[in-house]
Amino acid sequence: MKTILIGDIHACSREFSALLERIGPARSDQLILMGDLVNKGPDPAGVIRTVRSLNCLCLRGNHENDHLNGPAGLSKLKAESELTKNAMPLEEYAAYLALAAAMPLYFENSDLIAVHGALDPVLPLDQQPADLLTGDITPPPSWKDDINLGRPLVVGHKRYSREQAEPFIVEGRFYGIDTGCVYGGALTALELPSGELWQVRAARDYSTLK
Ligand SMILES: [Mn+2]
Repeated sequence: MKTILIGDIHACSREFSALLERIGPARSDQLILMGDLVNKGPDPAGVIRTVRSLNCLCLRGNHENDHLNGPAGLSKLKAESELTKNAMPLEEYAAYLALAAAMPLYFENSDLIAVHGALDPVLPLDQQPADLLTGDITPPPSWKDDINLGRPLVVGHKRYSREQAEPFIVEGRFYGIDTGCVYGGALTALELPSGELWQVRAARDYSTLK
């Protein structure tokens, strides 16, 4: 079975749809979104509509957590979460919250492990701190340097390459596929075990929109 993983979408619906069209995933492919579906970008409702039409799994990112923590009164929403909430039809936002609440913190199969943020290489997956997996806390930059979990680890959340649109890959071990679409980079998809990559360049740097 093929697994296709897509980096941080951040409400970039045009690039997301273009990437899906380019990949043309089969029903039998396992499609995984790396989390941070919304915030910062132009069209959160469009992204959520597309996600709801797909047979896919999405990992929970720190931006999902921000939306989930806000309504429960645990914390105030970040400014970008407020903007997203106000930009979405109520029903679509409620559907997003329901999706986010059901999102797993990690995914694994015999070919790979995937998390939105990071992990502690010495701990078993089911004993990882949740806020490390979601990217709510940041480990030291060296966390990934010698990582070798015996199968590829795929992460999103931040750019590890010098170049904005370039994934950071240590073949067979580490795949950082957040290539900053919302910052004018690209949206990246990775297929494992083949290692095939697809990219759609961002139409613009959306982070300057306010
Ligand atoms: Mn993130």
